[in-house]
Amino acid sequence: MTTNRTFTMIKPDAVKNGHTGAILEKITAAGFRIVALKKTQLSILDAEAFYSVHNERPFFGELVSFMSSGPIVAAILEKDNAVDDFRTLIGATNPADAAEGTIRKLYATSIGENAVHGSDSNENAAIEGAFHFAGRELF
Ligand code: FUP
Repeated sequence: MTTNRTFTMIKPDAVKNGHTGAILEKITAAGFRIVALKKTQLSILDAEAFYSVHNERPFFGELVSFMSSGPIVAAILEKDNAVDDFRTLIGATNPADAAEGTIRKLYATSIGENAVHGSDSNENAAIEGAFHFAGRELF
């Protein structure tokens, strides 16, 4: 398994608010190489499947509704220690707790609408990347 890759989505709030370019710039400036990139929109079924690990959580319905509410930008990123370094770059789930300079501190509005997703393990990075991209879309 490749362990130097992670998966991200720029979420509907950040795309709608015009932050896609600034977020991609922060990601590449931090040393991540873009392996795959696309603008797309999740259906309700896609969002339910992607977040199925959270299906018992009280916020699941809102999460699915939000994540399918508009276009997202999905990407596979490569860098040494990609999963952990990317989670440091994006900051805490709740932007109120996120460190200064992190993507969520800069661009997220709430714990639900928090601008970006970052995989939480190498295993999930591989699963999530494969959810969105075919092998021929990786470079
Ligand atoms: P993270 O790994 O930081 O994206 O956070 P989680 O995996 O804990 O949560 C996944 C998504 O569920 C978050 F990005 C936003 C949403 N969420 C809520 O809406 N409310 C919560 O209390 C926790 C998470």
